[in-house]
Amino acid sequence: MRILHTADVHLGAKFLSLGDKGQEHRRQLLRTFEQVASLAIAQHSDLFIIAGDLFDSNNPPPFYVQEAIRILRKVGDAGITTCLIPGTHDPIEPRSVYNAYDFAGHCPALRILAGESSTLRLPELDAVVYGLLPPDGAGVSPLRSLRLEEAALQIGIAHCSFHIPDRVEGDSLMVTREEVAASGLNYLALGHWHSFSEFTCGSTKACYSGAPEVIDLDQAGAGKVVLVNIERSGDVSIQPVQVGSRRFERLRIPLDTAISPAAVRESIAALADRSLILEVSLEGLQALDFQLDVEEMERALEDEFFALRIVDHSHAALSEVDINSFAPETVVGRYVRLMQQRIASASAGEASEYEEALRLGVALLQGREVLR
Ligand SMILES: [Mn+2]
Repeated sequence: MRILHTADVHLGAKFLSLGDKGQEHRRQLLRTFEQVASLAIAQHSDLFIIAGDLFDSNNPPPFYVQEAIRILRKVGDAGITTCLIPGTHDPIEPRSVYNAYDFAGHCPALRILAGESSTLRLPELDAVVYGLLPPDGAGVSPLRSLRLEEAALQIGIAHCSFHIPDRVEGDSLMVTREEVAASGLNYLALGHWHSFSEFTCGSTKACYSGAPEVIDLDQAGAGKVVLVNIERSGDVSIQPVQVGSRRFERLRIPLDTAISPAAVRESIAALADRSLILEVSLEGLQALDFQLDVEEMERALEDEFFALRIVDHSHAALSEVDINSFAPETVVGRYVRLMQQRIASASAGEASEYEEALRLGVALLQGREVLR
């Protein structure tokens, strides 16, 4: 049995943080989703799984819903059943997108696995598919609702976090490795995390396909779907396939006291790629004479990337300041001493403002007037 598993498409997302490029990326999500559907058709998949968050909200722009319906209909016309579960962004509720539009009427081969109809039997494949939604929303594992039926192949779909001790904080929607191992499922198609990852739990394979296109600007593993093959014996093999046209990366640049704005520019420019959404984080301690106009540098380099954001998390290198190198009778010397006293007694929020004032002030004053 062949499955194409995707999730977290987030059609209609606005991407306000991408500024002018937001609209472009929003349209790209739709193009990528259509490519994913075409891949399911080309692979002769028996089943197309969408593990939640097909839409970014329950009130997406009508154009995106109509396009999703057109694409899902195309999959159905190719003889492929689509199993979709609602996610955290598009949950079943009175004003749900799945109630507002006639999905069933337009896409006869689509099954929205929720509520009374959360189980799909596929006798010709000797398989059963379960949409695993927690009975009362938050606080209950989605696997609690699982009641296995008689079939050779058992497939679950859930939209939740996977518990990884010491790595994943408690989430109101969470499955544990032990629960998955005891589930009796052959394959658990997961959504909610936007990066691809797989877990083997006993004889169950659980997998996040991740989002097919970058959604959040903090998840570098997005951009994939998963081709799943389940043998008659129940053995599962998976193959992640890159479908996303853009990727996200974060570049951390520690500003030791020697690095110059030109060197910062060079390390950013070295990653130039028109499909890359790059977030640059300037970190650590910066020299007092370090002068970088972050917005200007963004403007100068933005055409080299799909989107570029430079965030300055650095601090003035106060520990590097040798107070004795600034003579106390100079303006700059007086200034450094005054600001250091203020920083020492300031709250954390105020301290960073004083640090900035110290850095700028020293740059302006250095080598100029003498007091006496
Ligand atoms: Mn999501």
